[in-house]
Amino acid sequence: MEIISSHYIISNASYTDCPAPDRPEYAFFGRSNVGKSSLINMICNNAKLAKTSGTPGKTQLINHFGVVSKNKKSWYLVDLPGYGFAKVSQSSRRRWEQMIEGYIRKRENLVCLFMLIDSRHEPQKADLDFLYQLGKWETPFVLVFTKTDKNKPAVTTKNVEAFLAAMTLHWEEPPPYFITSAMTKTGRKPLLDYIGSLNSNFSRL
Ligand SMILES: Nc1nc2c(ncn2[C@@H]2O[C@H](COP(=O)(O)OP(=O)(O)OP(=O)(O)O)[C@@H](O)[C@H]2O)c(=O)[nH]1
Ligand SMILES: [Mg+2]
Repeated sequence: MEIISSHYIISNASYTDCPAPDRPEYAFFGRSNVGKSSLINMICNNAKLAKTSGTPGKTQLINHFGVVSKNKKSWYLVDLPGYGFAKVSQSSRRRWEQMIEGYIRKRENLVCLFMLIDSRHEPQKADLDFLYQLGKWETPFVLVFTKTDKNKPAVTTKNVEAFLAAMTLHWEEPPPYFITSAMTKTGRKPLLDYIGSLNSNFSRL
């Protein structure tokens, strides 16, 4: 699949204010600083689309981007605020939880959640805990390992295998996963083709 245009639409604190759920939607989620906004920009070939930052906690709201692919299909990409950002008060953490849970569980056109995992690290409890939660909510998700340009290939392989092995505690089968780098654009085509295949299924519903 090829993208012909992408643009920012709106940012909201609640799923109830999000754009009409009239097309397939894909949300990018994961730890703060894992590279969600950068990956959205990489996929769209548009460095200025989503705001990125070296300081964790940059993305604070549910951000919708409208994308049109070459076959004239329109879909949404969503950039979500991440977790694991230490410097937050109890009340803002609670607000964040409500925003994320409401969006993930109630957004009716959300086809798949892309769970980003930093490929530089061994399995992190915060990531595994959130995936467990997604399982309980029956949310469809795939894994996206990020920042692989920062590793030797053997380190990426080791960390990916360790993550999939850690998931066997709660899952019988590993989910689909993608190996990516926003820097080198590794994984762009497989991700786009996956979204393309889900887009076709959506229109047949
Ligand atoms: N080397 C390298 N750096 C990356 C990659 N992806 C993101 N980064 C860097 O990691 C930092 C965080 O990236 P963001 O895309 O803002 O991360 P985020 O997950 O959106 O973070 P929050 O909005 O704070 O939750 C930035 O300094 C990016 O330049 C990558 O694939 N390779
Ligand atoms: Mg961000």
